[in-house]
Amino acid sequence: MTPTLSERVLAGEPRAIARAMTLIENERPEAAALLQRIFPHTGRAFLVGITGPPGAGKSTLVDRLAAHLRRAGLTVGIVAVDPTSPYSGGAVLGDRVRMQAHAGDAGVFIRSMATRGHLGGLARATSEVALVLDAAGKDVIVIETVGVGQDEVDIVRMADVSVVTLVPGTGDEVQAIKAGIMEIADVFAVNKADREGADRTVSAIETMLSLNTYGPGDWKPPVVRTTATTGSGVDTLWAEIGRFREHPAASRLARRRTRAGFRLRELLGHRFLRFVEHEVLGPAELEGYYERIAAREVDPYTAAAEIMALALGRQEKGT
Ligand SMILES: Nc1nc2c(ncn2[C@@H]2O[C@H](COP(=O)(O)OP(=O)(O)OP(=O)(O)O)[C@@H](O)[C@H]2O)c(=O)[nH]1
Ligand SMILES: [Mg+2]
Repeated sequence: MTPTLSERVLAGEPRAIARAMTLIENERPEAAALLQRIFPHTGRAFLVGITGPPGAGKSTLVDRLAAHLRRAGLTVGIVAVDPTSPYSGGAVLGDRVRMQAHAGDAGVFIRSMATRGHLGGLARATSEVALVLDAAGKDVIVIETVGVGQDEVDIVRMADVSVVTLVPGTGDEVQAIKAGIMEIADVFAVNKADREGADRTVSAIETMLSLNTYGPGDWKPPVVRTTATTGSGVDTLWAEIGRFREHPAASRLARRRTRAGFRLRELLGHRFLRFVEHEVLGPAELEGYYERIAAREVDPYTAAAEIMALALGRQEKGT
């Protein structure tokens, strides 16, 4: 008998992994069934989230980190959440080019994901793609996102460790604080440390951290200098990630519960909306609600209550 797609994913077959990811990205019904089958085999991988401003050197850093992990005998999955439109293809190609050092290495699987066009939300699609890599036996999964949108920040926040990458001298520190990515950092990487001003950036972060009070059992995010282009500091970065992994404050269980909660709520919300759109109201009826709300004929609260009542009635009649 030919093995099923889930069996091939569990065996770590690259073509099956890619196929499974495409099913997820396209929201195919088979994707849900596949995820159900592989889920019991997940939870082993260590998830590293890397975020930071555009062009901070995240992909270069991830590439170096992957090489470092491979030398340590670990297998790696990389998910690059691409900030640009899927139509330009620019950054997708860019990531491929930069990471092609791993081409032909079966121990590294790289996937670029477009940020647009995910019906069920980018965070959910990304977490499902990470599940596939986990099921396929990758030891470490690195997820790279640009720290610009809530979705991107959420993705990284839910990883087992969140690395925030900043660069010297562009006022990025301040921008990052605004974008709300400073508080999600478990480890800071000041990349492009070969450039002038790295020391100032490091002290700016340390000053900001010193405004918090850390108790004896708390984790204080370390600040690591890296030069991704040469690989300098990457070993220290991984060592600090490892230290975080062992730290009691970094409870993986707590992270996993947050992740599980996020997943379930996203899925429920998404399923309920689909149910409303497909089973309760037709597209024209839903559009009708939009029109009436816009025209102030009905308020959104009343509309939502009406739709909820319809959905509940529908549920009792059905099944
Ligand atoms: N001088 C210097 N340049 C670097 C360093 N790391 C990366 N770069 C360069 O910075 C540019 C952007 O690097 P990427 O790795 O694409 O940055 P990124 O953060 O992944 O970019 P986006 O995904 O587009 O946000 C490239 O030209 C890299 O060669 C570094 O440590 N020092
Ligand atoms: Mg990148």
